[in-house]
Amino acid sequence: MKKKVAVITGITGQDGSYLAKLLLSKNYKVIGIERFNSQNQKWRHVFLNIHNQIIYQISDLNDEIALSKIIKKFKPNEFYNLAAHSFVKSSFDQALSVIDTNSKSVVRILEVLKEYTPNTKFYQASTSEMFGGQSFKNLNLSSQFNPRSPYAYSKLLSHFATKNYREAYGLFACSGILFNHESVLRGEEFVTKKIVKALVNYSFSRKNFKTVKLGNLYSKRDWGSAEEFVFGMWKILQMKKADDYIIGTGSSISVKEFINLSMNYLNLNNFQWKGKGKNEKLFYNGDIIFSIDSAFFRKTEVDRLKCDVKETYKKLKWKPKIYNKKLIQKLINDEIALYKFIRSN
Ligand code: NAP
Ligand code: G4F
Repeated sequence: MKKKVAVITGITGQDGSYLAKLLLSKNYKVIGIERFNSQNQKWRHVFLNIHNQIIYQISDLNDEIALSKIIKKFKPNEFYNLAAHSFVKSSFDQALSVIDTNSKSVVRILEVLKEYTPNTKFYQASTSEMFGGQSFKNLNLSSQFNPRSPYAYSKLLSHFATKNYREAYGLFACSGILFNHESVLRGEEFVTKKIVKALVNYSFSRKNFKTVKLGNLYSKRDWGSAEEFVFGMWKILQMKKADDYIIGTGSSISVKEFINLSMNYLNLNNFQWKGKGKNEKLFYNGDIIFSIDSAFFRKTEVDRLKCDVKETYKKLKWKPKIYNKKLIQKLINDEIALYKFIRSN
């Protein structure tokens, strides 16, 4: 049987890596679009042992000609657009380049698909950040959008562009509005990775440990597992009807609760939080493990994100199972495996 062909942008990132692994296991031919200067970013693929199975193509997302050539050459059945400036904090300092990557490039890709392969199914990586802070509501497809960062408003444009290409031109174009999803392959700037890496390093060797500085400990996120969520992306493109979908776990905890659960799982018991506001610190065995640095606060924060999972389940007939303690256990166990992998290579 002829292999299905999938193109993935953002192949070098967390989700691109896990999605490539999933699609390869389903016998897809996987074409990974990477930008020229991401040559050194294949460590995730090496760790997952998929680097020899991906067909890499170099194209800047701004380069419509190069993109057209790839689309014409491979005529993909499915196109997953995961490339983005994905770090919310730094988007405040680079609003225009964020719009180029996260908004304009999406329209560029949709135009190319419309012209050359209108039957290609398209997945757009939308985000729960688009909802912004709506403190007490569980979020679903009827919730109001209230973007609170350049990242969030850039993603809102591409979300609606995807909807418009579906409605105006009949493309099978879908948005997956995904809540935070984490893994050992997460970029080091994101908070769960920062916490888990610091605590695993601390558990293995205290000699060179330096206090890790964090921002707002009280924002809450609906954290799930990236490995599980990429299955949801694939499932969205296997649905009968192109539409928008929402994926989250329905559990939301604060950064501080995430730290407490991680400390417990690593048996770093009898820890103590002392101080308030910017002076708050986590003490363990005479060491200061975490302290606060206002450099990590956001100009406008999203206080709480929590998914209405009834909707995830109803529309997709599937919902993620890994969250809260189970997620933290997985992140820590995988981080320990990575710690050992790095030291043995
Ligand atoms: P990630 O690890 O930061 O990966 C982002 C990818 O985009 C990397 O491959 C990066 O390439 C590429 N990229 C960045 N700027 C680019 C540019 N100007 N041109 C071409 N490629 C560029 O992000 P992720 O966590 O895997 O997320 C995947 C997608 O889902 C993103 O669109 C993100 O916004 C969205 N999303 C993520 C979450 C989440 O919790 N993870 C939730 C909702 C939505 P380099 O390696 O070259 O930097
Ligand atoms: O880990 P974060 O940087 O993720 P954030 O901002 O929620 O965004 C992630 O999830 C979105 C989906 O909702 C994606 F669309 C987006 O691409 C990205 O993957 O921060 C989580 C929370 C924030 O409230 C932040 O203020 O943690 C708080 N935080 C506290 N201290 C910190 C830190 N965040 C980071 N990155 N670093 C800190 O030291």
